[in-house]
Amino acid sequence: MSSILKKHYNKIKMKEYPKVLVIAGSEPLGSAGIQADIKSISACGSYAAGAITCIVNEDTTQVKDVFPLPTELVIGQACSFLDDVKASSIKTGMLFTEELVHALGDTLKNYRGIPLVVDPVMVDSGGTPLIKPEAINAYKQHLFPLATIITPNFREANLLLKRTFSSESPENDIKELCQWGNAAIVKSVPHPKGLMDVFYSQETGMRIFPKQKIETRNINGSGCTFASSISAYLAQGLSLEESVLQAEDYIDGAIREGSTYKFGKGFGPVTHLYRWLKK
Ligand code: PXL
Repeated sequence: MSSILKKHYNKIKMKEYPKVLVIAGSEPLGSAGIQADIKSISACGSYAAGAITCIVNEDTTQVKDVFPLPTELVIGQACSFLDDVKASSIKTGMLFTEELVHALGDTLKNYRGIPLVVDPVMVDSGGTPLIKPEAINAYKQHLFPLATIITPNFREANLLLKRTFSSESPENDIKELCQWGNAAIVKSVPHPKGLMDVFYSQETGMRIFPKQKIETRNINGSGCTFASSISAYLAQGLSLEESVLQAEDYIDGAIREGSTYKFGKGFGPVTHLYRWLKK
């Protein structure tokens, strides 16, 4: 850098973006995965960076192929951002292999001060597996102990607990999902009047967010979008509770708006950028 430029930079106070590093899979429809993450984080006002873990080929009806990228490349991409630019928060999505879950845990141990949202992606909206079964335990061993919050959906919570998450008395189950020192939110738990999200953190205890069920198939990537929204607000310095509240409000609007669109023959997207649409 020239000395004139250096003097210029020294004189003015440069701003900092709230920056989220996403580590997740690529999904070609723009509904889920890193494409959804980037839109959600941008819509919620933070800067989105992305390290890609795998490339998924799918349409709105089925997952056709998953090609994982070399673990070394994924970790390399993440460290390039973390070491040079620095992240205000980190969000993980589809990691797919046990090897990557383990390696990422080993890496993120070195970045402990940064809020970490772990979305343990295991099944898609239609119930298709998006993880190698042996990676489930690796999450418990290597990533949950580093997480600020984990965001399993109902099916993923059942896989983690090895039983059905109780909608009648969820306190024991949600606490069990916080046993690694993390907070947790279990999304879309069915109960007689509709759906609810169940949140627990040491600071706030349990909170239930009841949801009116919106009749739509356009929920592909809603989990990615919600977890990313939490990470965007954490990057801005909001408390965990406030970040979750803001993300609940954001995803509700995104699903509502998304339900009014036609998109393929199967599961379509939520409208990530609904707050920016011209009415
Ligand atoms: O919504 C879960 C999900 C996450 N990540 C990727 C995906 C999907 C679902 O299709 O493709 C890359």
